[in-house]
Amino acid sequence: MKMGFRWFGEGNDSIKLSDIKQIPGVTSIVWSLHHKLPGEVWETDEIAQVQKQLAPYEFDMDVVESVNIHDDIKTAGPGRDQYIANYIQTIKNLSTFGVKVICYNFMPIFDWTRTDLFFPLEDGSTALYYEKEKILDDPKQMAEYILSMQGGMTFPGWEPERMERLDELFAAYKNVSKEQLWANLIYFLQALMPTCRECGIKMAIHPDDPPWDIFGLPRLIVDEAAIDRLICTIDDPHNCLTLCSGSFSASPKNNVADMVRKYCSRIAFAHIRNVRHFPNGDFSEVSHRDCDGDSGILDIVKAYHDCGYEGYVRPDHGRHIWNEKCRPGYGLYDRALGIMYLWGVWDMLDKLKQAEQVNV
Ligand code: DNO
Repeated sequence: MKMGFRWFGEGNDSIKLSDIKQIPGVTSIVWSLHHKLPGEVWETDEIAQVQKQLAPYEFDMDVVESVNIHDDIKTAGPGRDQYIANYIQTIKNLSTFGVKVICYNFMPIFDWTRTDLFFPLEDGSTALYYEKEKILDDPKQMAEYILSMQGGMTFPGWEPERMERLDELFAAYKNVSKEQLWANLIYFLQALMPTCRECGIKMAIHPDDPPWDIFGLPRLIVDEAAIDRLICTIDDPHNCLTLCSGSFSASPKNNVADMVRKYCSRIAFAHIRNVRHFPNGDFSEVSHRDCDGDSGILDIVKAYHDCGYEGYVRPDHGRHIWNEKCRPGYGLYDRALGIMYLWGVWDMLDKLKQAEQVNV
């Protein structure tokens, strides 16, 4: 696996590239142009600035997360074809810098959704938390809470410009059924595939987080049946997955290790994190250590190893520990601990495999 670390860009992240450089085995910076609104073309001079920032540290910029998708593409609104043309231009521009994977999502209106960004855990740290009861009928209240926590930072998928237009957005999605949303996703991907083939770029969809409908909005990428549908409908090696273990395993029905084994060749990017379930359907994010949660981190890493996974990985959200002031889920310390845990398991599996080969 190739280890990455999500970084929000100079002036937009409290973490320095020089700090990330000291985490063992990180070779990729998972980046984005966070000032761009969905639908805008990413210009080459803007991409070149990021390249220049990463170069002294010899990090690659192979994985972009996220190039967000305009709501007109998701709703088949009037600007759809123009926004798809813009997206295609962005893919072409990214490919000139050697980008190989674009992580994106097709969630209506809201990206990742949590009700508490700093929920206290028993060890004194805090973490992202989802309380089912709170996600019933007041999307505005939730959006206000999330925006109130931004403190000058960007939260991808929670652009204030979009959140200000919630009524308009809900109206635009009003008549978009789950089947129509599927059709719009397929239309979008079909339009992109020729360019992806030409440019050698994989589109890696991120699952819906959490993997169920919220506020009456349909959500698609929630389980194995949805992945089957997506990859069979467009059976192209450039139509790939970002297999986010934390998003899928928020539903106890999903077994992420099984998904890894089944879809390994189509996983371009892996997000690895751990979730603890509560009987009433609430969930909390926890450390990457297997026994701290219910995602089955050891089984997941073993599945990647057994499959000979050579794609990109990143530790996903961490807890907030040691009083670090950071973007929720994206501090330096706990993600660095997560990486060391993942390497510990991976290196041991490598060693066992080598020993097996010697003994044959
Ligand atoms: C949350 C992330 C997601 C992800 C997007 C990809 O922390 O995993 O916001 O970046 O859904 O488009």
